[in-house]
Amino acid sequence: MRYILLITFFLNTIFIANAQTFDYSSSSETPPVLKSVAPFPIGAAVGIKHMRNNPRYRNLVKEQFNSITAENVMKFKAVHPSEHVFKFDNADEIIAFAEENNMRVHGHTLLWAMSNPAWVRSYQGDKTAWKNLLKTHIQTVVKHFKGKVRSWDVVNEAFTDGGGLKKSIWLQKIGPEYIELAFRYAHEADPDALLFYNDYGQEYVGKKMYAILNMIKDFKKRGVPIHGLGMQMHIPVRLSDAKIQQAMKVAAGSGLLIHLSELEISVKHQMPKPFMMNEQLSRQQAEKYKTVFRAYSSIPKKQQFGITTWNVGDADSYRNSKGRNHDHPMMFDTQYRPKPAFKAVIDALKQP
Ligand code: 9MR
Repeated sequence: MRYILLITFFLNTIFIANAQTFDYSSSSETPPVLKSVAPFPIGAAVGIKHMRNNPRYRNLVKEQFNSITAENVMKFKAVHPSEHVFKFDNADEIIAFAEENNMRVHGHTLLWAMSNPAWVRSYQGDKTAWKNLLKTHIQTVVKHFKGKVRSWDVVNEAFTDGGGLKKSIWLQKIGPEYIELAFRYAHEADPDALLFYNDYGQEYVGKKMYAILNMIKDFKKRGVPIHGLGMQMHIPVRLSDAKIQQAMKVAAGSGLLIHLSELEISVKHQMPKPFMMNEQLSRQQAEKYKTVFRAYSSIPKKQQFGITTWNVGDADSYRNSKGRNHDHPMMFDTQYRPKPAFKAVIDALKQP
């Protein structure tokens, strides 16, 4: 087994080094620019360390994208580390970069149970105190970024795959109303901001997606401010084209802005082990990227908020953050060279 793993590692490494990029330098074509070809914004989730320390990463973001989401530095834990302390320096750095380069900033995220800081987890108080805590957090953050961040993932990942509400301290202390309160507080703090609900797994068009759509319907009926639906799209290459197309259509049926907010296409997820990268998978991934961009292009123009990939190159994808996972989910390789997926997306965007 050990030998098989070693050989797999070796072959994967060779594949990454040699076969995976689309080599524009050997053709007469100059590399196209995603943001110039796309009729809607093209975003990247960016990590603050890569932005600071890796000029190649920063230049690629500048060159190819016109929208930015902070991968981590706007989360609750990052901006509100203790009850009376707000810390915006890292996030402000991202904003300054975006302003310099004429890019949109999409805010991620005002409320996500997975990014609660320790002080929130041990906070003591009655329901009113918890509502105040939520209000203070949301309104301080939204007001700080007012005019700079014009859209927010207000609540992230609140639903289970079965369509219920996930257990969280917010649900426990405030009740199901916490979601609509979050939207109301955000709207009060910046009435011009576009407010999104953001979640993963909707591309399977199952109970989770319908629960989200029911919530949206209910919000619209009762005047709770909501403007957009974020479909994260952390998808495996094996997901069928038909599902992707169906998911876009059903999402668009909500009438809201649709943001493919965290796109990446894993070639490894759900594959038999030991996993080995190969050209066929690389081609399949390119085709899948094409399908996603084509399906998105088919929803009404006025609902196209944009497509954001979750990070930039294969090496910095969160899927590879825990050691040597060797997934290859992005449009750029570990050296930030365009892969066949990049070329496929350009082709998809150029199609009428
Ligand atoms: O990519 C992010 C990773 O660096 C963080 O450690 C993690 C926890 O904060 O969040 C990751 O981003 C998640 C995003 O915020 C919400 N959807 C799922 C993303 C991947 O886990």
